[in-house]
Amino acid sequence: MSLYFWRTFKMSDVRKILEKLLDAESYKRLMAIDNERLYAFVADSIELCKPKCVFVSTDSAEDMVYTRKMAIETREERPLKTEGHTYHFDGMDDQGRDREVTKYLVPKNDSLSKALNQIGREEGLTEIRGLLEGSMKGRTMIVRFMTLGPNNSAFSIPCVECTDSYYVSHSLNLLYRLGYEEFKRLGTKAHFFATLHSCGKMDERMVSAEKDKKRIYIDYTTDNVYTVNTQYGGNTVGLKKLALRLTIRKADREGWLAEHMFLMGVKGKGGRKSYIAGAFPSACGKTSTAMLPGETILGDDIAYFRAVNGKCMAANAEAGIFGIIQNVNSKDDPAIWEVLTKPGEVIFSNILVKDGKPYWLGMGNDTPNDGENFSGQWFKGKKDSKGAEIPLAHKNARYAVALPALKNCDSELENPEGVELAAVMYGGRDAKAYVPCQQSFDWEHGIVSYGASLETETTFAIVGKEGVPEINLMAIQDFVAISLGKYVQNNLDFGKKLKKAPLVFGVNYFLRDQEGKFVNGVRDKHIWVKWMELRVHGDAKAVRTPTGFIPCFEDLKRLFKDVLDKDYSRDDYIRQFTIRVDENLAKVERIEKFYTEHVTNAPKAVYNTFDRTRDRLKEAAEKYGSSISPFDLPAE
Ligand code: GTP
Ligand code: SPV
Ligand code: MN
Repeated sequence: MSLYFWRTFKMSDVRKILEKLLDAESYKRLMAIDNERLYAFVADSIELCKPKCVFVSTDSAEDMVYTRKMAIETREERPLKTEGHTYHFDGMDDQGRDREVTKYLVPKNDSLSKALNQIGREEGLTEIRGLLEGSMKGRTMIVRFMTLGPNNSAFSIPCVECTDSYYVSHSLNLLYRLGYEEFKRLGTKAHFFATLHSCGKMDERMVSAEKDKKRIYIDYTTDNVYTVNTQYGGNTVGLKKLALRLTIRKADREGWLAEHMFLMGVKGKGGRKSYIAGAFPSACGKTSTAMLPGETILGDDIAYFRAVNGKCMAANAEAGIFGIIQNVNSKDDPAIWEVLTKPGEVIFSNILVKDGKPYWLGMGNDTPNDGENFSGQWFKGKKDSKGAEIPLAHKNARYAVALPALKNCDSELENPEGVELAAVMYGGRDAKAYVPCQQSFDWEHGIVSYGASLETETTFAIVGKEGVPEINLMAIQDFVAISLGKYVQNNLDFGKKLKKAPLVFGVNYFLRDQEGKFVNGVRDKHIWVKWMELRVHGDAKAVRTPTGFIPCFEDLKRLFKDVLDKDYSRDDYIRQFTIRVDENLAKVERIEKFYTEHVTNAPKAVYNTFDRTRDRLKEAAEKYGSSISPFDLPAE
């Protein structure tokens, strides 16, 4: 029998390889899963990477403990003073997702948007397989079985990862659902995603040493990911953004949506709770929104939506948080602060360590002037090779925790049906145009004007220059492994399958005034979310503007008082919610240009929506001038 994976395999050869290279226990564990494509993947990984030995992990508590123990024994992680806490460092040039070296392998007869990084499939396979050749010599290859989405659910996707990093394996324990039993149950029916990862050569600090040979390639024709010479979670934990790229293709084939979105429960009067999802580019506000005090968090990064009996049902692809630690402090983020300061299982990455204690930027405490960080021994004023001062911790330093460790974890995390979604929001780093919060006129207007028109600035979560303006369609552009036009169309079509589509909101936490100051504080997002909850239930009026419905002043005044105990003035409202006509017109122009240049087959609705927005803006400007005070417009 032969089997297709990156090439054709003869099954008798595959079995021979496995028998020869696996010890009896690992062989037994693997063979308990009846799936030949899986055997081919594992055998190929072993032959290619040549590990010293192989550990096939099950879902047992013993195996979980073993992975954690080995992460410490191999010194990829080290313990902190607080019980259960460990820390890990990535290399100086490996502190975020690396766009430049992350590429789709595109076969000759296929094409992807020019906006996406890509390489010919044959050429790319040769290159990355060459880099993986013998990469695990002297190390153990760990085979992990996990699932995306709740188990025993239409949302569930089995995944396997072969890695030589116990840190990666430990991260899987915290961030995803265990899937060995699921693979056994599914057997031949397990249509899985497979990731092969190697840290490559490591230096004495147990950090990937060959940064010039870092490559992350996605073979969407066979649902395989290859990643080498990197350790940063976003580049190595295959179930994160790497699987998301494959999931988007699967969702496209099957008629559902996979999104770069958080999911949260927002409380309202009479004990009611509404589920809201939100898409923001990396480091633009997902976790900080989902973690708002007093509300519940169901997910902070990747959500799946399915239309079931006319309802939009949503589930978290993940079961833990790989969150940005910068600015996490006891006042603004009490729930996560508690988990990060009490005993329990946490992996800190790229923080500062002194005397067994973790420190990070913006933690609100006094921080030491020396210690160990991602640059090695660190002291205040230390410079990097380019002469720039090295901060005490990296801006993209993160923590990994399992969601159930949080007091505010939503009760429906494992619900195989998902939760019914009431609203979605889109937001990016838009300094000039969009108001802090607005609601679309309908699904199509919202998807096009807030989602498909999302503008932002690059952040520290991605290797490279910060603050560069760019378009990041639906906050997910890098991960869209199908044509961008089709992706927008799928979102538009999805709304049509629903009896009542979720309300669509556009938020902008990063609007600035003339002096360049943010017009909002970090806690203000709570007000927007509470206003959305009122809108979902028809409990608040709104003001119609050319770009959408905005909150009425009286509602904001009351919400600011009730939720944040802040006095909200007419001046605040004018500063935040004045419609900047010229900035909004310029925005439409930029986005339209992007679509004409980069998005073939964009839905007609996109251009129609741009036209209508322009008309509304121009008409309003004739009546009210180019700066429209929200007090000039009527509530409805
Ligand atoms: P990924 O995990 O990379 O997908 O990011 P995320 O979207 O979950 O981002 P997160 O919520 O962790 O926020 C990222 C950064 O934005 C942090 O450094 C926050 O301090 C900052 N931030 C969050 N909310 C606000 C806000 O309302 N205003 C400003 N100015 N900064 C904010
Ligand atoms: C992001 O960059 O969007 C993240 C972190 O959520 S990771 O994808 O893991 O790099
Ligand atoms: Mn993310």
